[in-house]
Amino acid sequence: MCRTIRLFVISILITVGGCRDNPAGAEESPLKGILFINEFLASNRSVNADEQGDYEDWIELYNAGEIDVNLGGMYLTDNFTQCARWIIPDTVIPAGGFLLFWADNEVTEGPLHTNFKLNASNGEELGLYDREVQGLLLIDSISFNTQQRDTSYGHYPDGKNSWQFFSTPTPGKANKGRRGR
Ligand SMILES: [Ca+2]
Ligand SMILES: [Ca+2]
Ligand SMILES: [Ca+2]
Repeated sequence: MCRTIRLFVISILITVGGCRDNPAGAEESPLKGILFINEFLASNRSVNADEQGDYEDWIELYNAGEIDVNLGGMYLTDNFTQCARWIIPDTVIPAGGFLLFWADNEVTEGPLHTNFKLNASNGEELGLYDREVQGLLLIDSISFNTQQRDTSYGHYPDGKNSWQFFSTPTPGKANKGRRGR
């Protein structure tokens, strides 16, 4: 019995993979409210192509702060139980600016290509976590349901609480207010 419990605890620790927090937790990074998962597109057929000419899923981050932020060492994930799934390389998001990451599971294509894709059929989750030395604290997250082709989902206005669908996605730019789905 004791051994069973011990194995159970070990398997939980392995599953969590060092996360000290999850979206339901209390601890938050000081960057929460400054950096945002601002928009994403989980079914990209014809909106925008990556450097290889492929129409891939993408995630847009937004820096609402007044200073540039180096994202190097922070993490993006599509699974809240694996907060350290993909480490962001040294790359700066300017104050008031946006940065686009390709969620194509093709990391050899460049530093802004993650090791996961987004699931448009069943929905999924997205998390942005702070550096390991900061305790892997949550910066921002979103859980989403089924997504429509070429329709993005994001904040409007940028970084504010409300989420909506955008029939005209705005990768790397401010979200446009026109509602559509
Ligand atoms: Ca690609
Ligand atoms: Ca995924
Ligand atoms: Ca945008």
